[in-house]
Amino acid sequence: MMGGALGVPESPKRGYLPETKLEAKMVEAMQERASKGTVMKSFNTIILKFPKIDQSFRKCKAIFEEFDEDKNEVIDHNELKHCFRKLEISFTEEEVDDFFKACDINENMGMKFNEFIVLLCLVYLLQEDQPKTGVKSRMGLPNLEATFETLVDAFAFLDKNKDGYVSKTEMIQAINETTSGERSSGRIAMKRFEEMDWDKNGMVNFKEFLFAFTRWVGIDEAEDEDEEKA
Ligand SMILES: [Ca+2]
Ligand SMILES: [Ca+2]
Ligand SMILES: [Ca+2]
Repeated sequence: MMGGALGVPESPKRGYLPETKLEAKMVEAMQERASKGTVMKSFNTIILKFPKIDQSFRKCKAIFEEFDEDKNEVIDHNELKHCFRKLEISFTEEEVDDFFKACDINENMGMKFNEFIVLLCLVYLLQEDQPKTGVKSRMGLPNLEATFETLVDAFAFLDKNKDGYVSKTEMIQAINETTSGERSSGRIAMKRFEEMDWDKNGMVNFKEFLFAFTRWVGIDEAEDEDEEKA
C-alpha cells in the first residue's frame, strides 16, 4: 500500500514524538482506549459535563488534604508514595518519579491541588490494563474514577484518528459537528485549542487536556488567588 492509503491524515512538524517514557505510555494507553470508541456524541455533551466534573474535582480536595501530611498545601515525593501505597497503586520507583516530574509543572518540589488531580487521572488511565481481580474500582475512589472516565472518554471523542493526540484539525472538526458551521465556531475551536496546547507544539496530549480542564472548571484559579495578591 502507498503511504497515503494507510491514512495518517496529518503529520505535525515537531514535538510529535513522546518526550518521556511516561508520555509514551500515556499516548499508547490513549490510542488503545480511543480504539474502543466513545459515548460522547458532541463537543456540547462535554461542555454540559463541566459542572459535574467541577463538583467531583472539589470533592477530591479532601483526598488531597488527607495525603498532604504536613499541611503545606503541596504533596511532596514521600507523601505521593504514601498516597500510592494507600490506594494500592503499584508503580516502580522510576515511574513514581516520572509521574511527579510530569505533573509538578512549576517544579516547586511539590504538587498543588490541580496537579494532583491531573496525576490521579493519568494514573487512572495507565491502570486500565491492570485490573484488580474482584475489585470493581481501580483505585478505590469510585466517584472520582467516574469523572476520570468521562475525561478519558472526552479525549477519545476529540482524537478522531486515534493517535493519542488531539490536533487542531480534530478540534475544529469536533466543534463543527455540533454548531452547524457558524462562523464563530472556528474561532472558539482555535481558542480552546490554544488554551490546551501548553507547549505550543501543535498537538494536545492527554496531560495538556487535563490541565486545561482544571483551568476551565476553575480549580487552579481558586488555588492561586492568595498567592497572586501576596
Ligand atoms: Ca505536604
Ligand atoms: Ca489525533
Ligand atoms: Ca502540545
